[in-house]
Amino acid sequence: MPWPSESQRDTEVFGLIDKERERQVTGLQLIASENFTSPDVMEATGSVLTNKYAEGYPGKRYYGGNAVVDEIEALAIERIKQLFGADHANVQPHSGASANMAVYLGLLKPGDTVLGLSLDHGGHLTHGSPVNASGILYDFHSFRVGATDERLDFDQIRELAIKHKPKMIVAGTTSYPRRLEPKPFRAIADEVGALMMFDIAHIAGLVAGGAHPNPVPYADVVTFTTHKTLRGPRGGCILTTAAHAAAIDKAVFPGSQGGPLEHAVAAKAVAFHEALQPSFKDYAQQIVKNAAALAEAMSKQGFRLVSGGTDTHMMVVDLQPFDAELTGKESQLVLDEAGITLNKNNIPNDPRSPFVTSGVRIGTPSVTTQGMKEPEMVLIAEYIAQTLRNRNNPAVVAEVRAKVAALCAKFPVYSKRA
Ligand code: DSN
Repeated sequence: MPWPSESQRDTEVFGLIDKERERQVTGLQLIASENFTSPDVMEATGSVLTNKYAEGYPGKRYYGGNAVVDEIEALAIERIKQLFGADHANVQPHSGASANMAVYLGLLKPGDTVLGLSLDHGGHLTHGSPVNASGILYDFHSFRVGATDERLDFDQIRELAIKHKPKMIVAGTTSYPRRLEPKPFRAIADEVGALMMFDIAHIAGLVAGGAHPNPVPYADVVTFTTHKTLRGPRGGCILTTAAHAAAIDKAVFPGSQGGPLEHAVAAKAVAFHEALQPSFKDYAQQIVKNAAALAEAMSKQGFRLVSGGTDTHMMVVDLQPFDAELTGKESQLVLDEAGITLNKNNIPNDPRSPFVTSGVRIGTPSVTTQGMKEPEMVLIAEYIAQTLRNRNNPAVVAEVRAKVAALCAKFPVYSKRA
């Protein structure tokens, strides 16, 4: 039987996709974990590879017809190993969370002790949150950022490591604006005999582009998502030393996943190719320069930056000095009205709940892909401040919406239908 005829096409969903495309390209996308993939990455994601089952790994599949898929997955593996200088790569994790859970499955036993950054201080759900399988199955203990400088405190991490003797230390963050130095983590892991896992989901593109230290030479395992600063399709990836390669591969398949998403693997291969181009270095550097410019402009508008600023692609903004009544939740909602998309975020030791928050998180990967530079960052800070100051004045919010659309029109991300 053929598929439904043209007249029976699902215009409802395709209409909504067009609407979402319009939202993305006419507004400012400032969610630190998002990006605009290239049309080539999207083409691979929507390719015939979505039709194929390929349980196993290149050369060792359970089903026939995988000669081409093997070549594609092998390319993805070789490219990402080259990009990060890794011994071994597994490109099959469906997401960052799947990648992290596979690492725990492969290298830990249920109940083993692990150390990670607390979620409300910039860590991730899969770094031991009590509501996540990581926190349910393993005995996680959390470190927190310093009370005054809001930065990682290696004395505190070392003390906790000596006290709890973890089997693994998880370094990595989702809302921490500063560089993550791998050496001090390695030194502490060595001192207490722990494995070191580095979750670089947010900063993978910065590492690939030389704008952040590469943890691969120091860590036993490095995990990341491919869709944030790395600008690939949604998905995850694990890099390991040769010593842990077999355990990790087994933990991904058959340990925790079935058929790999080979259309996503192909799109990862395309993204890794793009990240290997010299121009990606410029892109990564510009993301960081834009974040620094935006942070400075936000400060000038009266906001406080957690830790005083940023060294990466993101900042966490404390709204309290700007307006003590203003919450992250309300900011996110009104900024959405103005076409400025970001997310509410707890600040360290936030008096408000994660559903309300006293802060917002802002990232520059998407606007940098569009070609925006430092002067546009000053405008963005102005538009954010103007919207928040006039949050009860719909006419001003509408004015900002128009200015945002005009700015985005000058930086068209997809010149043709991707
Ligand atoms: N949702 C991602 C982020 O926004 O940082 C983490 O998984």
